[in-house]
Amino acid sequence: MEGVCEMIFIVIPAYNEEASVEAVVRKAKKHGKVVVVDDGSSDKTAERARKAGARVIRHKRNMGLGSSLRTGLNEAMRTSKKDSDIIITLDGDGQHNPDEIPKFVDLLDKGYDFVLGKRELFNYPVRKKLGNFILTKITNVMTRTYLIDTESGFRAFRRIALEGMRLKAKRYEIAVEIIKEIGRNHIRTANVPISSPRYVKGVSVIDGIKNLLYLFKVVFDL
Ligand SMILES: Nc1nc2c(ncn2[C@@H]2O[C@H](COP(=O)(O)OP(=O)(O)O)[C@@H](O)[C@H]2O)c(=O)[nH]1
Ligand SMILES: [Mg+2]
Repeated sequence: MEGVCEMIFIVIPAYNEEASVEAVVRKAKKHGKVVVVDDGSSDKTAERARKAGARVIRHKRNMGLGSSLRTGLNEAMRTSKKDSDIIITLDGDGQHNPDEIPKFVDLLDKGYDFVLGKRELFNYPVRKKLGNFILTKITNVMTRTYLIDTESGFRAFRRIALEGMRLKAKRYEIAVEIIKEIGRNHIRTANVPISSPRYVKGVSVIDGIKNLLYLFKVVFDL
């Protein structure tokens, strides 16, 4: 089956990203239908995303990255019809380049059902590199997966990979929870290298530790 008429849904979580969201949506919409989840922003994120051509779902108040991704993924699953449909997640802060989506789609077409973007971290601070390495290793062992850069927010799912997924995380722990569910459901996975320009704000070492604690909690059902 050549993915001729598969639909691509692109879910973009955004919290106070008025400076970047418009450009991200304009690029993304060349590749599929775009849903922006505005996570209770106090700036013009929703307005700019809509103007650029996205469907916008708005949280009345800030509920966290995990809640935003769950809102967006549920909506994509509700609107998608076919098993061959594809659902992408990428950040609204301009960290990911939507023009790299075809690389993910190529791998899905080769038979993988979950593809994770692997950032090149050489220009990141040492503590981020080290934290990322350790977190990835521990996550792999605990979830029985072989994915690199488990914290990455650029992902592609075939519908089947999302169907059996039970997600509860409200904040950054969603990243490891997704990997855990991928492992639990024995989904076929691949990594794809993505460009990662400069290091932009974002998660801290503390968030990494929180992610690990969360992973222990869900894996051992504490
Ligand atoms: N920090 C943060 N980002 C959120 C939230 N809700 C949605 N997002 C969006 O989630 C994406 C990832 O957040 P970011 O802080 O860049 O995390 P990082 O790229 O993993 O370091 C961005 O597009 C944010 O706008 C939230 O409550 N907090
Ligand atoms: Mg980011």
